[in-house]
Amino acid sequence: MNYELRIADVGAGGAGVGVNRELIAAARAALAQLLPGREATSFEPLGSGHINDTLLVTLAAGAPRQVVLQRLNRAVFPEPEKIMANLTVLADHLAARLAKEPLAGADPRMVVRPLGGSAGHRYFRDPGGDFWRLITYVEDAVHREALATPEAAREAGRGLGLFHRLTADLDPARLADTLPGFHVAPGYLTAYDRLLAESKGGDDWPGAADCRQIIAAHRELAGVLEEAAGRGLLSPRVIHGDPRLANLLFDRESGRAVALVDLDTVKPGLLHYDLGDCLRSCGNPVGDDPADLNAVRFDLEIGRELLGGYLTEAGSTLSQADYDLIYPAVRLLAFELGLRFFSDHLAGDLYFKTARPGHNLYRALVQFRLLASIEAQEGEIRAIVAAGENMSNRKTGNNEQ
Ligand code: GN1
Repeated sequence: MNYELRIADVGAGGAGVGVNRELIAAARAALAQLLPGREATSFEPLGSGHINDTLLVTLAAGAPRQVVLQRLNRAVFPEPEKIMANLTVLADHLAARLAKEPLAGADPRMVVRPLGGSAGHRYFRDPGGDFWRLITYVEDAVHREALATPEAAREAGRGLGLFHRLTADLDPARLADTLPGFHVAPGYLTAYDRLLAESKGGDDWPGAADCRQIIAAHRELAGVLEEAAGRGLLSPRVIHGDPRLANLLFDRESGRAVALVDLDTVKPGLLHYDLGDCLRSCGNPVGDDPADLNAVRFDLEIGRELLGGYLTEAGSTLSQADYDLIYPAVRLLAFELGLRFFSDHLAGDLYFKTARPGHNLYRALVQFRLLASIEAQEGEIRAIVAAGENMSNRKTGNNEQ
C-alpha cells in the first residue's frame, strides 16, 4: 500500500541512494494530468507532515516556477473533493478580504490556491485510487524549528490571529467538515476505550502504563470545550485545524508571519482547538519529537509573546468566555494529542506516519510531559491570559468585562 512510502526516502531531483522511485514516477504522472505540457526539473520532499506526501516541484519554464504537489492520505481524507471545495472557498474569501484592506498587515502570500486541471477538477485520481492535487507554493518563506526570539513568538501568534480575524466573517456553514470527529476530543476518548478493550498488545510497552494512568486521571478534561459549546458559550467558527509550528510560514527576510499552510483541516469548529494547539506546539521549545524527553516543557515567555501577537489581530473577536477557556484549551490540546498518539500506538500505528516501532508511544509521552508542565504553571498561564485580555480590552475600549 502506497502509504508505507516515506517522503523522507525521496531524494531531491529523483536521484541518489534511498530514492523512492515509485513516488516520483507517480508524481510525474499526476503532474502530467494536472499541468499538461509543463516539465518538472525536480521533485523535493517538503515539510514534515505525518499524514500526506508533499513534494515541491520545480518546473522547467514558465510561471509559476514552483508548485506544491500532494498525494492525500485517503485513509484519513476519504472525501478529497470536499477539501478542494473548502480550499477554493477559503482562498476566494481571503483574497477578497485582503483586497479590501491591503495595508492591514496581512501578506498576499497567505492566499494558497488549488492549481492545475480545470475548475471543479483540480485534482487527479491515479489508477491506484490515490488522490493528487497541486497548490500554490509560498515563495521566500520559511518555517521555524523553534521560536528562538520574542519577536518570532509574537509573529507566530499574529499569523494565527490574522487567519482567525480574516475568516471571522466567513460563514462556517460554507465549509464542509472534511474530517468528521477531528478535534472533537471526547470522541478520541471513546476510541481509546475501545482500543484498550480490544488490546492488540501495545499496552505493555515501557511507558504505556504511564500513559494509561495519565489518561485515566484526565478523563474529565476531554469534554471541556464541547461542554462549553453545549452551554452556548462557544460557537462554531472557521478553524485551521492544525496550526502547529511547522505549518506557520515566516518571511525569509523580515521574519513576519506570511501564511498558515496545510489547509486540509480547515473546517467549522471551535476556535480554541486552534489556539490551544498553536500554544501547545509553539510553547514547547524542543518540539514534538525531541531527543530528550526531560527537556520538554511549556515556555511561559513564548506563551506570553504568542498570545500577545494573537490578540493584536484577533483580540477584538473574543468574548469573556473565550478568554476564560484559553488555559483549559492549552491543557486539553496537549492531552488530546497525547491521547491520539497513544491510541494510534495501541492500534498498531495506522494513522500517523512513524519512523520506528514505539514512535507514537514516545510522541504520546512527550505530550504528557508537556501537559504536566502546563498544569504546573497554571497560575502563570492564567495570569498571562488575564494580562493579554486587559491589554486587548484597553486597546479596543472594551472595559466592561
Ligand atoms: C498531524 O499532517 P500534520 O503532521 O501537520 C495531525 C494533527 C496533529 C499533528 C501532530 C489531519 O498533522 O492533528 O496535531 O499531526 N493532522 C491530522 O504532529 O490528523
